[in-house]
Amino acid sequence: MAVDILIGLQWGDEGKGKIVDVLAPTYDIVARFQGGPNAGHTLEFEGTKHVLHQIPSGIFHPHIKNIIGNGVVLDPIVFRAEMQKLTDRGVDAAKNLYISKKASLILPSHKVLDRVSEEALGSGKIGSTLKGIGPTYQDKIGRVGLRVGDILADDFQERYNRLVERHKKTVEFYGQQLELGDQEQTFFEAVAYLRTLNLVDSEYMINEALQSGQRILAEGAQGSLLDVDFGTYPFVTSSTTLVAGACTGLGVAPKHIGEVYGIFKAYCTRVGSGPFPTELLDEVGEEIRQAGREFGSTTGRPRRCGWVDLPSLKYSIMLNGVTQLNMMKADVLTEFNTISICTHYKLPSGEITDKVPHSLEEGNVEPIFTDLPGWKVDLNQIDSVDQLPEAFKNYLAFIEEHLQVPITIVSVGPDRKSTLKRD
Ligand code: 2SA
Ligand code: MG
Repeated sequence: MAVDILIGLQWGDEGKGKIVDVLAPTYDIVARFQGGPNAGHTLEFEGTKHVLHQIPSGIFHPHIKNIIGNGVVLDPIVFRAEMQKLTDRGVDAAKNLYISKKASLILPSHKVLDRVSEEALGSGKIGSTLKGIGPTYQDKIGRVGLRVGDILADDFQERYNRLVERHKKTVEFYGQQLELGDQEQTFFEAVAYLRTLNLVDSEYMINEALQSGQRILAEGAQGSLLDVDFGTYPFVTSSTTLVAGACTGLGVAPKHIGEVYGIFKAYCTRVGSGPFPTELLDEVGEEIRQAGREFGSTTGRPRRCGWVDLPSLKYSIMLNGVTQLNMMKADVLTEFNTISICTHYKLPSGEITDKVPHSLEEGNVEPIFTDLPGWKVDLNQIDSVDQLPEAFKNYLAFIEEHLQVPITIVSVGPDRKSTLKRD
């Protein structure tokens, strides 16, 4: 048996949560392997919308075990609030949720560090979600961080104090004071709650499940273009958002990787700073934002919108070994007479390429577009692939031809039911 992986191919918010929810019934385990409360995975069914941040998107299926893997950075305060929301909706999440003892802990002081670091960068800021992601991964790699398993040790409080002492000095370095107010008390209450849950050595759990023939789905967060190595550095998140991150973030050997689902939107969005070659700064961009309700599900920030970018999708497909593509939010483009697709970049030397150069900054690449006619039919009203309008089928065929990977799912609305499978 293999671990199948679901990855965002753009800058996040591709609609991963929805596809995990759709695919989940055929899996025994759904696992998150990186990121943390910076993620916002939206699921809609039976007329209700649910946003998950740290809890895997398989949680609404009672037969599925959900694992928060070692590669995740976990904020106990946000986590507790998320669990409470699920309880309020009648979901008994504690029963089928397992948390790696090796997952990193986000402390209240990490969030302060995230803020002061962003403030110090001024106009060059990353546009982080301010959830403490960067500083927590820094501590992990710097080998001073705290992990979930540490909350079981007698000296947890002392170790916490030592780390906060370090953070205090860093905050002072930025010319500010570390004020945590009632956040520390809330943190320790949330930690006490965390102690009551299933804290496990998830690498054993996953590998034993594999051996016994269970099916596992790894759920990526953020997107490939936000990867710390291959994304638009430094405007990236601090984790490996690619398939490789699932190996280190769950303890799965590469030979166990199976199907790789690459999720992308029929257009493209980005939140936060950084290059975005196909960005539309005009009313077309605004129209996409309104039609697609493109506002951050974690921070509420308006997302930047643009046309689909094939060179960057090709890059993400290559880095992840994508075996199937899923196109999301196709219904959003209904109103447009013309749909543009970026097929190549023009470099300052005049060279035309479909490769992603070292820098995607403005001035380094000029997107080259092909225009296709729009379909002007509300795709949300369609419930089988045969009924799809010709113009939309042409759009799919054009993209498949360039990317050389089949688009097996087309999503035409937020609800579970608005999902068309193509074989
Ligand atoms: P961070 O907080 O250190 O990970 O931020 C670094 C960059 O990564 C971007 N980032 C994201 N981009 C899109 N979606 C994300 N999740 C939320 C959502 C975002 C939101 O689902 O909507 O609600 O604003 C996400 N998480 C991180 C971030 O914008 C920075 O560019
Ligand atoms: Mg999101």
